[in-house]
Amino acid sequence: MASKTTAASADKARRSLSRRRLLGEGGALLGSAVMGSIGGQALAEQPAPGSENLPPNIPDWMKAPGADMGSQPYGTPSPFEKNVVKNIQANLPQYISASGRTPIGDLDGIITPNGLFYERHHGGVPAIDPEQHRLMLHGLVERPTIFTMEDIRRFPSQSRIHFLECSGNPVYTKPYGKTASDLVGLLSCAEWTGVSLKLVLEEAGLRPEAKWLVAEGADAAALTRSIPIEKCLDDAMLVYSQNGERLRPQQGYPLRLLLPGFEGNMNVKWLRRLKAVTEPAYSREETSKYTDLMPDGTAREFTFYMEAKSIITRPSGGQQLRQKGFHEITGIAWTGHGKIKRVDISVDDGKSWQEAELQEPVLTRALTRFRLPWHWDGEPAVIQSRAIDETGYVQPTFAELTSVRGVNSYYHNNAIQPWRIDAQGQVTNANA
Ligand SMILES: Nc1nc2c(c(=O)[nH]1)N[C@H]1C(S)=C(S)[C@@H](COP(=O)(O)O)O[C@H]1N2
Ligand SMILES: [Mo]
Repeated sequence: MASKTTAASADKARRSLSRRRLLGEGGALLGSAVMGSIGGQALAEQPAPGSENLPPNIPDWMKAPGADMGSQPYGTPSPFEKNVVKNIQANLPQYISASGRTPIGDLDGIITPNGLFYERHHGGVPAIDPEQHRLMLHGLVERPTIFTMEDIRRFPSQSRIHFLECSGNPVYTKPYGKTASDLVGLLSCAEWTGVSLKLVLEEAGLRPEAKWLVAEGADAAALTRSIPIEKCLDDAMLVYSQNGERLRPQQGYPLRLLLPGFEGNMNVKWLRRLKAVTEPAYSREETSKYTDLMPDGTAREFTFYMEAKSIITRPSGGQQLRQKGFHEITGIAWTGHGKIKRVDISVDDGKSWQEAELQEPVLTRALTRFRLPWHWDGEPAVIQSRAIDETGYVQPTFAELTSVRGVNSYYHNNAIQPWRIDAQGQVTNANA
């Protein structure tokens, strides 16, 4: 009880500290400093020629009723947002083994819209009729069972917000990406709805000798991964919905395994089979792939949890600061190990760091949005963010990471990402 009170008051103190800082440091942030540098047009000014839709005129779109409801039974973004799409790298063959990245530099908040959720496929996207889809649970269980989707949906459900990240995000070697999406766009976050895997395993009578579940997808790759039983009996889920609607085909419709915080590859899509066993399968995806070659020549296998990571999404590579003065620095942080505790931001090439404001709610194994008010003086600058999670783990610099990991690794790069801003306000990858 006493420790609870202490934690609560410490939390309150920290929050009021950051509030003070926002009001203090920004000073007149809410007054003339922001307005002064953001600009806006004084009311007295007349609209320029050719701007008939600007005040004080009545714009065209107020002069007649808008589009008919029935014209779009499933909503799509405004046509003016047509550039906010998945980042599909044209230089890669994008059929059998494909990936499309979330445009994280263009998004706000922590939830990825379903149409922009990243995709990574090893055998294309199968078209599965949910009526014909089955999940087979067998091996070390008392009651081996084949479930229909209707059976799965009859179990008590749960909804939780979690990120998903591919461990090939980003690679260690040049050429490095230009934008936040090029670098870390194999990352998304959604509210997932489904069934607790633990519940299903208990219902089937999981035997105590079972130490792993081997999960298999119903795609042409028959993607197969071995999941330690502890995770299966913790927060693993069989999910059928994503942000309120059924999973998109690209995300594993009609059923996927969700292992919150584990590397993306283990979250088997189009899930058709779970086998309870004593030893891992040592499948292709956990031997030849998704392992890291260490400097001493050994391979690091079974990296389950994604380590703490963060990236500034605005301003970020490919964007431009058009004016000096007030700019909000914002980005996302996440950790497979639980909650983000703190995010630090440096605007002076790593010489000093200040604590960013975290947007509530800060959720377990979910993206956390951070912000820092900043006054850009128009001089070249290098900005970067550093995440610290609730275990105390601190996101490393690229040099710190490679001093341990070497440069033969392909996966699990969670290094700090610095952005360079030049005198024209152009933002580029400071590592490139
Ligand atoms: N059956 C199956 N499951 C799969 C894959 C696949 O190709 N087939 N790709 C894996 C990889 S490498 C990742 S990163 C995530 C990608 O999930 P998403 O496409 O929903 O973003 O799914 C994993 N599960
Ligand atoms: Mo992946």
